[in-house]
Amino acid sequence: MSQATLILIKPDGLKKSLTGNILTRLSETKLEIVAAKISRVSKELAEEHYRHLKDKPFFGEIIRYLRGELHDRHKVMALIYWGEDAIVKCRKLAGATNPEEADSTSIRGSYGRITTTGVYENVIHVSANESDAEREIKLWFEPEEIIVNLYPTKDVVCKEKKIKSWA
Ligand code: IDP
Ligand code: MG
Repeated sequence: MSQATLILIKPDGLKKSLTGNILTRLSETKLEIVAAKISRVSKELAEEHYRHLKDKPFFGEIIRYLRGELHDRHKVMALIYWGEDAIVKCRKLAGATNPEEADSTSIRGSYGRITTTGVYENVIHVSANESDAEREIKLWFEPEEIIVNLYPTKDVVCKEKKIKSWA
């Protein structure tokens, strides 16, 4: 069954210049990339992304981590991978959440670490299941940024919306 998953190369992955390695590893899946961009991460976006963890003691630190405050890299690379069993294929390549427990050949096992304050710096985010993937993709991407129709859309006329155009 065709599925979509959100992938984020987190700020530690960018700082360690791992983008190429990670994309090469993910290409083993033979999935299709249907959207990609570099994004700034507002506090609101990070908190919404990790809202399932808001009661955890490490919540504040993972928000700072995703926003790049631990790595002086205030951006992430966001991608959507699409195809047969995309979630399970990408989660398997990513490895376990705790980089010390992740298979040593996985992306997190190869490049992740645990900081002295206990944050799992694990280089990459992959949606955990189909409903998380839909919620996260709609949070990070607008329909027009994705080259396939993943979810139903509606046409909205925005007359007063100010947008930037090339001068
Ligand atoms: P996942 O990224 O494998 O889906 P989640 O439970 O959704 O794992 O956690 C989101 C992120 O929060 C993880 O990727 C990791 O960076 C961090 N994290 C999760 N659990 C812990 C923990 O017990 N200690 C420190 N950081 C954690
Ligand atoms: Mg998760």
